[in-house]
Amino acid sequence: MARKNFRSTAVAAVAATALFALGACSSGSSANTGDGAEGNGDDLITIGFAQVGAESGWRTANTKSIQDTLTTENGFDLKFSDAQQKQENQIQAIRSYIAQNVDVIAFSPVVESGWDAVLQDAKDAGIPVILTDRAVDSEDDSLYVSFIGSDFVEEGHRVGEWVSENLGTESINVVELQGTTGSAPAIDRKEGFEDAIAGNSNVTVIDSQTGNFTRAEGKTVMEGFLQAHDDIDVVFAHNDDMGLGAIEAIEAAGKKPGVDIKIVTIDGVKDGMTALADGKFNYIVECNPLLGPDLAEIAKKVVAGESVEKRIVTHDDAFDQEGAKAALPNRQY
Ligand code: GZL
Ligand code: ZN
Repeated sequence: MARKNFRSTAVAAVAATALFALGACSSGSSANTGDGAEGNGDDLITIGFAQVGAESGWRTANTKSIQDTLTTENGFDLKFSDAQQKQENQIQAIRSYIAQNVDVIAFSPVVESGWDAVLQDAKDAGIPVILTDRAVDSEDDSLYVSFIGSDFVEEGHRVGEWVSENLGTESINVVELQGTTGSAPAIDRKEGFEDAIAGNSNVTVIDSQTGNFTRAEGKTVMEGFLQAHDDIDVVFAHNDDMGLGAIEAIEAAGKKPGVDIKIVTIDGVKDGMTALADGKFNYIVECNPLLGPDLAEIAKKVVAGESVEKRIVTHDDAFDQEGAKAALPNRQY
């Protein structure tokens, strides 16, 4: 899935933003005070956020960042929904925000496809939409004003490079615990990992299956891998939580995670960094969930009719076992 270069559509984004801003003012209640906030007396920006669910430690940290930042003190009236990882629930939540005529809608699309109709409805209603965390595969990128989140292809690529350089000096068999089927992180992390190991014939992915980003499903899939293969050297889990489930399955099989079977993951949440510091994981590429501040800044700019960057890439660090021991005391999530 080629990612469009958003730079080339910056002009369109500015025009779209200006249209949205005008739309928001005209279609919102006539009491709009012109400074972009609903004139509902307390001058708050009403924002509807449709969250994926509460499937992982990463999601919990992401939700906390959004709820801690989009407060009334910070100028927001936040309406928040949890879709339990179901697209139809997210679409329903977005439709309810449109019906409530909020000033801005933001969401993290649980999967890449199937959003054009509801995003067109938001555009027709003059309500700007901001994507956080995950992307949509809509051809028409005027359907959202900005996308804030990590580069998942790069994350997968960094894990693959580390595996190739540090473990791929001899022939190794890798099993892959994929994220939610059809989600941008699952598609892109797989692509980046495969790209990075492509040049090293020592590294072979012998099995790959979705664990849906949850610890429980990661454990179940890993149990299946252990029954199907007696020569697994490395687990590549698309997130810490599935890696933590794999630890349970590996230990139940009488093997030492991080030693007999190496584990490399993406996220960098506290439980994952603790497993890494304890030697049960071997490498983590971070995926920063603290998107609240960027979302607040972009939402205020959009409502005020200012132009915003079409794509904001969140910075991610990476940690080995020594790095995790040093970083753990100061981790925010
Ligand atoms: C990545 C995010 C993914 C995390 C998982 O930005 O969408 O979803 O990697 C989470 O932990 O469930
Ligand atoms: Zn590459």
